Amino acid sequence: MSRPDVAFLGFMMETVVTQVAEFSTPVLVDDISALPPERRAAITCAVTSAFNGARPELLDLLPNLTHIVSAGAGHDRFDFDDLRARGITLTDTGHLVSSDTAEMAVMLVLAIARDLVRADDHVRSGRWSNAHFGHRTRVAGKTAGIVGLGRIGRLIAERLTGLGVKIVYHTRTPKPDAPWPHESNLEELAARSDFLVAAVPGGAATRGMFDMAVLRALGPRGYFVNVSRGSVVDEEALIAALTEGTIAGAALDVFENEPRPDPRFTQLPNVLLTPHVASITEDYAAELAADISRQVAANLGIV
Ligand code: A2R
Repeated sequence: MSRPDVAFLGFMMETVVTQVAEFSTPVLVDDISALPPERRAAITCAVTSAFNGARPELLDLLPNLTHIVSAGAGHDRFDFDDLRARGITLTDTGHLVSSDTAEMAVMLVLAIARDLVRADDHVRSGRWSNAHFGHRTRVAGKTAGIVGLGRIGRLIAERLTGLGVKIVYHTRTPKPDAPWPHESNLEELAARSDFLVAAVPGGAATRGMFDMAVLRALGPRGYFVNVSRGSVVDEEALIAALTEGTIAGAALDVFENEPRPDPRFTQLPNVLLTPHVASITEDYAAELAADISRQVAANLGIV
């Protein structure tokens, strides 16, 4: 029996492509349009990522696609009405990113509170010999407001609890099994928080939810940490709040425009910036390759 073709709808790590190639023929994104129509028509399964989504012009080339496996968490780059109309089911690997993303959030809380990046620079630059680094903020005993208490938010809350941080959370519906207090009003949550941590999905429902009113409530001693999506923040308001001292600082792994975030962020001393790497660990890469190939094989009926 000939090996089935599997379409890749965007860039994918080599390790994933190699593992999928063990039982199928990967067709990379730039090669899809060049395939003969009968081969394109035989493709039932595709692989993409939360970042690349599923562009309609690519889906048009694959009329019999029934399943897309997406690497990562987040569905804000998928049009579910379009997928439904085409009869395509989407599954993801979101369960694999939770631990790494939560770890990143905890690191960002600690790093922004203790000014880790500038502490490192203080030593490297030689300034240590003639200037004290100065006092920074303790994390233990403070309050973190976790916004979104799903797979990622829960792990952030658990791990910060282990560091002696008090937790309050905000979601649209309270989670009865969560041991932390729920706050139904986001501004109230911000006012109660020393660290406000975003762990909600992107999309229309959360667009710009961290606005000036929320940042004002967080206040001049408060820090904002984002490991979810850049779209959840009103970046104009955030830049103004950081510039004017409305909040103490921010640690951001995600931005509205990736990979070219608003350049004003890089001019601000009270912001820590990372290039959307919360889940980018070697450990995740290995798990991702195994999980995607398992999902693709199951979909193709190859056990
Ligand atoms: O609101 P609820 O009760 O559905 O709780 C969900 C919460 N959430 C929201 N909270 C406040 N306002 C909203 N408009 C809103 N929309 C959703 O976010 C739930 O507690 C949490 C999402 O949980 P999961 O679906 O398990 O997502 P996960 O795996 O924790 O990832 C969150 C996001 C990803 O979608 C990526 O964008 C990023 O973090 O890596």
